[in-house]
Amino acid sequence: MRVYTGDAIRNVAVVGHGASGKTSLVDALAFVAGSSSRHGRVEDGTALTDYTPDEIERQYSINLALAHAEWNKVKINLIDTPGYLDFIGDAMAGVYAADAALLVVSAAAGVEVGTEKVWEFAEARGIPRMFFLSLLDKEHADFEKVYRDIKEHLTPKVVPIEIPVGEGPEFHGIINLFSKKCHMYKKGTKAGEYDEVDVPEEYLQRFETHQQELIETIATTNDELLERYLGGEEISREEAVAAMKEGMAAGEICPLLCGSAHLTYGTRALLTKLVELVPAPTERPPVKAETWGDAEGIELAPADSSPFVAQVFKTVSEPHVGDVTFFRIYTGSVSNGAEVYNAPRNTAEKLNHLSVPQGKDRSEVPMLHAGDIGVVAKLKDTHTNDTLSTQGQKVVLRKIPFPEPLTVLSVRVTKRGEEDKLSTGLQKLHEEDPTFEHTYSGELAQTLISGRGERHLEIVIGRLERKFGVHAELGRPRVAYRETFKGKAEGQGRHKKQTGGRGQFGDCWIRIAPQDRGTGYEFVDRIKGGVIPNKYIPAVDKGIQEAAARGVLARYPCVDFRVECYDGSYHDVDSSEQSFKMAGIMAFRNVAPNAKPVLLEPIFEVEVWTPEDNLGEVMGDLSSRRGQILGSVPDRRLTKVNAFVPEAEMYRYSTQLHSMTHGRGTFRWIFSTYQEVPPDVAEKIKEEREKELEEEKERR
Ligand SMILES: Nc1nc2c(ncn2[C@@H]2O[C@H](COP(=O)(O)OP(=O)(O)OP(=O)(O)O)[C@@H](O)[C@H]2O)c(=O)[nH]1
Ligand SMILES: [Mg+2]
Repeated sequence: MRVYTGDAIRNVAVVGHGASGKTSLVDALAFVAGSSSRHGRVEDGTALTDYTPDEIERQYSINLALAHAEWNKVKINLIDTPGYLDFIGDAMAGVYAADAALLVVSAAAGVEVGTEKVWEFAEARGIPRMFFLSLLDKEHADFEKVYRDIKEHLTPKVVPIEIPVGEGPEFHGIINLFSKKCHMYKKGTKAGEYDEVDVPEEYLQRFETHQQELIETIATTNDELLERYLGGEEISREEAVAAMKEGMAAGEICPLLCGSAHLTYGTRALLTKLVELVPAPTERPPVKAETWGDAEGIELAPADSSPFVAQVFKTVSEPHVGDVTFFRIYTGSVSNGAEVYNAPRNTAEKLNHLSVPQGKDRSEVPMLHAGDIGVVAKLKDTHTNDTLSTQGQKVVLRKIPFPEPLTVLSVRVTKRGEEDKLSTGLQKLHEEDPTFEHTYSGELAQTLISGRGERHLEIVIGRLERKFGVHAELGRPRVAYRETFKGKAEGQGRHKKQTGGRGQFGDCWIRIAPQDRGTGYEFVDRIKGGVIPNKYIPAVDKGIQEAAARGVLARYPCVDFRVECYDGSYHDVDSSEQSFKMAGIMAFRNVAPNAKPVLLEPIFEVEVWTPEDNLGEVMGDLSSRRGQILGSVPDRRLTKVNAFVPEAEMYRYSTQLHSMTHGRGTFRWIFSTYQEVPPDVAEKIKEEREKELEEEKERR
């Protein structure tokens, strides 16, 4: 495999809504460039970058994957990313590792929710953006309509640099607005070959309109060109391209190209434009980092002569290989077998078999230059989002801000004896995919896993079985209910036992009173005259706490109450800490049922973004989940609804929201407070809790 210097590299994240044709496009580009020997297809499971068993089976991308295409002596690293929102973390990682984003938009479907999301990522990351209008050969493809859609809904800065000849089944050519030439494709074209002809007569008017728009857009981003243009001077192709590249780098222009990956039409022009318009890594502004230890800010400009700094943006674990690590070099070059350093983990790592990926294949390279993307296997302790640097210059880069998990489910093994393997497997999967998290909740006696959506978690369960041989199933997470008191009560706890020899004696009187939500538990010692000796009072407190942890109504811990211990008695010989603890337990058990105990449930503050059209349904659904709606306000293209909703009612909300809003809605939720459960619901909770405790007993 050849080695490319920074100026001969382009890193492009191919992003867009699900099924917009990204994977097919990446495959076509690598094939047309001659860097891949077969034109693969997603449907046949042969596309370069959809190679995992999950992806082949489902026919959509789940993981980001890389392919490269060499064009005009430049290596274009194409980062194919998944479009489904459940896997959006990988789209974000792809955007982070790239120097430009190619937003693929279906010519039939237009701007979709996934397009909006990746647009936001790329804009926030500040990388140049270009559009590719895909699937132009598909029924109902409409170039002008989708162009307007992008302009209205994403950015006014979009401008076509080519226009199609024919659309849908009639699509057979592309007019280049820079060269003023038309590429006509023959049926059966294998690798984007074309005949170059003049712009067809019937297209002249459309061509002129678009060409003028293009030149004016370019000229307005460059004062000198604008003057010359207004003075009636001709602007050369080279000048126009150079100005466009500058305009893109400044975020002022987003060129629009078009074609069909299946037919390979438009792929050659796209390759040429990627080389011409995407900045080389060496042309990108320096990235900000911190030196490890003293957190001093530094800037890293890409140069082979600088010490090596790279960021891991993806880890996958492959059967028989182990962890495979994808990294983007920000500065410095690196040789095969070099030793690098992971400062935060204090680990030296050897880059053995340094390689570049082409889909699932990896080709070893002797070295990689600053700006390139590489892959290595079997690092000891390096994970996604880690920075690799050198012992001499320990550096950490800003982390990729992966989106937080939204959906929580419980998971349990279906085969006895696999419990240990479950937690190791989950840990490995988290290291691969930071948008997936897991914890064991001792209180709920459940392992909880969280991710972007249920589809995401289902894939995780599939991987658990395939990679780690763990058979598991998803379920409803339990809710951490609490109990508290609404009234006051008082009474005695007296523990007396006489069983030959030394007996046990403890006696206390307590008062229980409610406290404000969130204040917890308070114990007040009101004993006067030593009726309970000082040394035994903490034991009473301890007994009460022990009993309160086991609850009154449904064995959930009691919170937010105060206990005053105001009277009692003791015995010189028989009293002990243990007997006063027992007295505390008994006092709580006697008194608590009279203090109007109630169940509390966790309430979450939920923010939902929905298209205006679905607002009624979304609000209705929140109400049916016992939600308390606070209001709704327009928020950019969507409407934001704020509500308080009990956690217990949020089960599978992501799926419901997805279907109500056709994938356009998103939400966020954070714990807010505990609130009293309405009586009818409380009855059901108690019944279920009984069953649950019964089952637990049986299992033991
Ligand atoms: N007609 C036509 N269909 C295409 C073309 N490119 C892709 N498709 C089909 O569109 C569907 C989606 O293509 P993919 O390449 O998997 O799309 P993607 O954007 O990678 O999808 P995700 O990975 O789910 O985000 C597949 O059925 C492809 O065969 C094209 O140029 N023309
Ligand atoms: Mg794909």
